[in-house]
Parts: sequence; C-alpha cells; structure tokens
Amino acid sequence: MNYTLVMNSLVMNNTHKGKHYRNYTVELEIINIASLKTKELVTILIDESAPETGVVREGTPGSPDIDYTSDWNVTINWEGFIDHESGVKFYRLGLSNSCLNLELLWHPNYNESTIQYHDTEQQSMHVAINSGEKLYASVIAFNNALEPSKVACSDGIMVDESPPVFTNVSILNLKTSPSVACTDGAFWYVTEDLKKTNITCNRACSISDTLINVLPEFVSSTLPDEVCNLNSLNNRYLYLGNDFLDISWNIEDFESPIEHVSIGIGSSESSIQYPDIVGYSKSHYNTVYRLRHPGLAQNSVVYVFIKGVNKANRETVISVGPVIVDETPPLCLTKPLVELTKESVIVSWTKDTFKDNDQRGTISKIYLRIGKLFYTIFYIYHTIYY
Ligand SMILES: [Ca+2]
Ligand SMILES: [Ca+2]
Ligand SMILES: [Ca+2]
Repeated sequence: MNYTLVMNSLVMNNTHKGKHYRNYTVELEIINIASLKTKELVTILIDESAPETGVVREGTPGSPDIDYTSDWNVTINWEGFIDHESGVKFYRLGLSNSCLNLELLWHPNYNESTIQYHDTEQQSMHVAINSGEKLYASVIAFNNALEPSKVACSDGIMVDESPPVFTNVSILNLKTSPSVACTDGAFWYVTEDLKKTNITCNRACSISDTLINVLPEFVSSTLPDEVCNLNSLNNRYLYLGNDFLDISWNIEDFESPIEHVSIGIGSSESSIQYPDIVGYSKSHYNTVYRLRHPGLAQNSVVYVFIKGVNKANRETVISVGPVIVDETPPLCLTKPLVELTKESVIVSWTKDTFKDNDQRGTISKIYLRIGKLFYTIFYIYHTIYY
C-alpha cells in the first residue's frame, strides 16, 4: 500500500504549527479486525537550505595548491562544504578546461567528452588528467534533501612533461681552441670564446655534443681555412684565466614558469647530481650568476653545472667542462733564436720554448714585436690546431 504525504497540506489547511529545519514524525497505526495494532514511525527532516560552498584545490589535502605538475594523475581536494540541517550526502566533481556552471554539474552531460564527472562521499579524489590544456576542478555538494550547493572552482592545474630549455650559455673569459662540433646532423664552428656559427662539412655527424646546443650563435663571414678539419669540441679543455665565475644564460619553458636556476661545481662530470666542489646554489636572478674566488684553481679540472627547474619540477642540467682554471701565465723556457738575413729578421722557437704548467695542449697564440728603442706593433702568431 502506498501513502503519499503532501508536505504543504498543513500549510494549505492553515493548521501548520511546525518550523523549517525540524524533524516531523509521522505515526502510522494499523488495526486489524481482531483489534491487533501495529505502529510504524516515519521521521522526515525538512531542509530548505542548500549546503554552503567550500573551496577546491589541486594537490593532496593539507598541502598547498599546485598549479603545474609533470604527473598525469593528480589529487583534487575540497573543504568547507557544510549543511547544518541535513548534512552533505555526496560531492560531484567536474573537470574541464574552464569552470563549470551549476547546471552542467547538477545535470551532467555525460556525452560531453571534454568534461570528466565524478561523484564521491570523500573530500578528495585522485583523477587522471587527459588534456594538455589547463584544467579546472569544479565541485558541488548535495545535502540529504538532494539540494546542490553553489559551484566552487579551483584556480586550475596544467601538466608539463617537458623540461626548460637553455640558450646563450656564456661564461665570461672562458676560452678554448677553435673547434668543430656537430649535433642533430648540423656542423658548427666554435670560436675560442665559445660562440658558434653554422658550417657545412662533407661528412656524417657522428658525435653529438650537448654543450653545442646552448652556446650563443653568431653570423660569421670569415671562417678559418679547412674549418671542418679542426679538432672536435667534444671533451675539449676549456680555460678560465681567473678564479671568478661570471655565468649568463637564457632559459625558457613554453608550458610552465621557471621555478629556479642553480649553479654547482664538481670535479667530474659524474658529480652532476651532487656537485662535490660547490653544491647547487640558487641564482637570485634567473639569467646570471657570479661567484668570486671559489678556490677553483686548486682543482686540476672542474665542471660547471647549470640546473634549471620549472614549476612542474622538471629539470634540465647543462654541464660546461672540463674547465681548467689557469691563473699562471705561460713560461718561456729557452730564448728564441734571432737571425738576420739580407732582407729579413727571422725569429724561431720550438714547441718546447713556451710551456704552461696548467694548460693541456699547445700554447695557442704567441705575440711578438721587434725593437730596441722603438718597437714595432705586436704580431700575432697562431699555432696550428690540426
Ligand atoms: Ca541545509
Ligand atoms: Ca591550482
Ligand atoms: Ca615544459
């Protein structure tokens, strides 16, 4: 047997003495022909007010809101949805590339592929993100009378799987021998102050040099003869004439902002995770870093690591090295020989005449001038690198 209780019938009859938000108890008494009775009580709570709205955040409950992540699975949490009368029965979460309105949450359109709907009694939910766009979490709470609250929407979250990209990495006064490098099938001429310009070499590019990608590029009209035969930049010694690191760079990330850039110095390339000479320290400005007298000359070889981390916690580390900090000038061990002929002055020396205790390889440039009271200008003699 069904009995429908019309809730406004007492009001219509003007016999209504109750208040909103109170329990109403309906007593049913059934008597059979033998005068046996059964009583049933039905309690109905009237709740005319919707739940109060709370706040929604990305991240685990109790931790700060996150806006960027490299993980396609993320926890959404919410709090503050309260219903004093009937309590919250369940929550509905909608994930979309914009905040959803109440109608779209109250009456979900499950055919809409750009919206994910989830119903839960919990105050957090682990969800899989299926979009590379910024996503917003919208939540409503239903009370036990199935009235929905207003919508609370998060400030959004974005998945960024790609690390930041460095360009124009430069260390003041860092020198090397002019070299050739190749990466991704392209050849580059690298000057002694570590700038690169694109060249064409008639061979396959077999070694890939990661440093070459981040060096500053310039356009050159003049190139050395037989530029393709220069030694490879790969693992070539780089020289710094003083114990002062002045590093500059550019860093970019298309999807998420840069969190910080840190510099570390290690004695080997394998110390890239935990540099053993100077541990990673943050650069205050995200494009320059200066370190005076870190005592690098005591080490035979150092590697400078530049680490960039984005807001999604993805990192790129650039290794610059091997660097030799050479604070001592070259030595002249034997006197150069000077001969006079009819037309010329011939100055000669051997490869053992000049020596540098710190530098590996030959002396790269020798300057000479002639005179007694009056001197000529300096002439530059370049040693041959190939
Ligand atoms: Ca209520
Ligand atoms: Ca957020
Ligand atoms: Ca990225």
